Amino acid sequence: MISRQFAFGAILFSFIVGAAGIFFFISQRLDRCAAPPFIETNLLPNATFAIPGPVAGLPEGWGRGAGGVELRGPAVDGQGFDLDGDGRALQLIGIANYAITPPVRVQANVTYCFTVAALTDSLLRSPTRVRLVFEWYDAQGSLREQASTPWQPVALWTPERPPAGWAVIGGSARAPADATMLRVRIEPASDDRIYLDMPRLQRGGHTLTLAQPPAPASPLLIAPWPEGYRAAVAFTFDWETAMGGLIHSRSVDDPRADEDPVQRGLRMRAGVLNSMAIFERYHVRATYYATGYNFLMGNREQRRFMGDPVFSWASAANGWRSDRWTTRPWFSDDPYGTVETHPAWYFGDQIEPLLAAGHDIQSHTFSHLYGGYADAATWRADIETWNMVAAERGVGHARSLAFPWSSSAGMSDASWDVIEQAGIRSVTRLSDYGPYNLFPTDGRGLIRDPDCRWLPGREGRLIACPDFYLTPARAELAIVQIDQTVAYGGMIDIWAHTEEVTSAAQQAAWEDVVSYTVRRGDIWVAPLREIAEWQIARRALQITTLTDSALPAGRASGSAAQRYQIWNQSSYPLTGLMVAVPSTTVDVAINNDIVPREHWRASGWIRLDLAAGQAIEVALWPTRSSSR
Ligand SMILES: [Ca+2]
Ligand SMILES: [Zn+2]
Repeated sequence: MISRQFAFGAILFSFIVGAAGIFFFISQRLDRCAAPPFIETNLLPNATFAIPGPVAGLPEGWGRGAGGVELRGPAVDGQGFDLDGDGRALQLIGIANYAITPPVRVQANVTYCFTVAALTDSLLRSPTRVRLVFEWYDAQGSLREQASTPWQPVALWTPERPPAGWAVIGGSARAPADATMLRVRIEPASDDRIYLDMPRLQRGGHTLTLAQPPAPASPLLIAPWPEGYRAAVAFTFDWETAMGGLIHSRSVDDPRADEDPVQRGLRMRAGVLNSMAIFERYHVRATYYATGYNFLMGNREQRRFMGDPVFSWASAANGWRSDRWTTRPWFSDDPYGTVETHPAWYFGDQIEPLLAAGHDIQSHTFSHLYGGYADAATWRADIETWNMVAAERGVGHARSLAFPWSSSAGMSDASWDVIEQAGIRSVTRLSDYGPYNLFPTDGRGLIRDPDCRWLPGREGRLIACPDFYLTPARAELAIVQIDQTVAYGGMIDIWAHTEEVTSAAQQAAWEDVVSYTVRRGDIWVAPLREIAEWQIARRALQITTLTDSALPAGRASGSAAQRYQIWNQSSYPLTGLMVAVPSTTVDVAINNDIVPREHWRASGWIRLDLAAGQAIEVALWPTRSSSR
């Protein structure tokens, strides 16, 4: 016979075990940012996108960077995807775009997590990536802090191979002390179309990736540009033979589409000489972005390039003047002549003079393809072929790229992978259209934040630089853009096609802008590649405060030195790196050698040359008064 107490104890025991089990189950779910059963923990309003907002296609409370973020799905337009069966998902398109959640009230010092399911049906069949940015706002509605997750893979859907499920994108972050409101941004790493569904925001999520705030400020102030320059300007050209965008002309994005490609090719050639003459007068080194046929001395041997492709995307529907290229091989108009018989088609004879004058030759692609329509395999073949013909004329592998037709819109993550893996580190001539535009302009067409920036998803590896198209009508505006670039401490690429530097008005415009820039004296004028690589190296600088005080006490003050290690982690030299010396400093040493005061006292800066990979130690002795 079982005693009553024992039976009661057993029931109580199993109840406690059960309750503990349920508690454990719930807390595990919360740690993974998942919903426990029977309790609604999702703090996100309009998480099912059911309530329409004032902007057509955008759910109430949700925000976006530009068009391209809108509701799709079987219940919305009969197209797209949906995960939870309500027929709706939020579409996100554009590397410069983002979707952002409605604001959610939060408590300071509490950890919150966000998850969202993501799927791409990329037209180029490329998987892609997104990241989350937690934005914390204070009671006044000001943005206090941002924290970003790493980039996370998005599941790829193709008709032949639909994925088993959507990818779950997640992250957590702790609310700062003054935070009262949170919004979470979802940012893409490419222009592949993404669908987002079942967003959740709740407390907890301790097992998810912790979003990181931006790196803390450096303990030493380092100037953004070398040798005390306040900004950087690159003068660059799109330079192509008739085989570039001339024979393959589009009716959009090309004001001269109706002109004879051979005449245009001859002007492209003449513009090289005219622009070189201007640059020689001002000792400027420029960048010429060349297509593949620029490197040929001719093609009597009838070489075939890139597998003699037909680009079916070059259709009238996509902006070409006819459907000619949808069936005809892209290089089939090659006259198979030489620079003498067909000077509009081959510019091989112009390479050596450009190099001898110190100019940089970089890639405008081999084939003048449309970046957003070409798939990754075409991109790979194009870059490899460019590098091959460039090497035949003594030009190194491409490290910088100017998109033909500014055609970066539509670039897949896989195409960007190819560009990065090929060793290209800077890109320009990027799309200026809403969801793809990394460099927004004001009402006059001036770039608002004129400086290079990391390509989203490739931070530290691939840098995108803003450009300004120079025409005679815009020459005065170019001066304003340059002045604003100096005020911003940034960079601008001033560009045109060499074909344009043949009219008297355009030559005068270039002469005016180049002479103004050089005469200012406070602008670093260099090839775009060098400016971009400087920025890559400069931003990767690692500065650490050294704590062990092995150095003897300062000569003048007797106080201890403040010691720092400055390490150039990049594979580029940093020549003329300027480090600010605080005004209270009495002595400076570099690698234990005292620097004469006349080298830094007047300017307040010390100048360093750091080779790729080099680290040096800087010691600063503060005055007695400042050390107290
Ligand atoms: Ca849904
Ligand atoms: Zn072009």
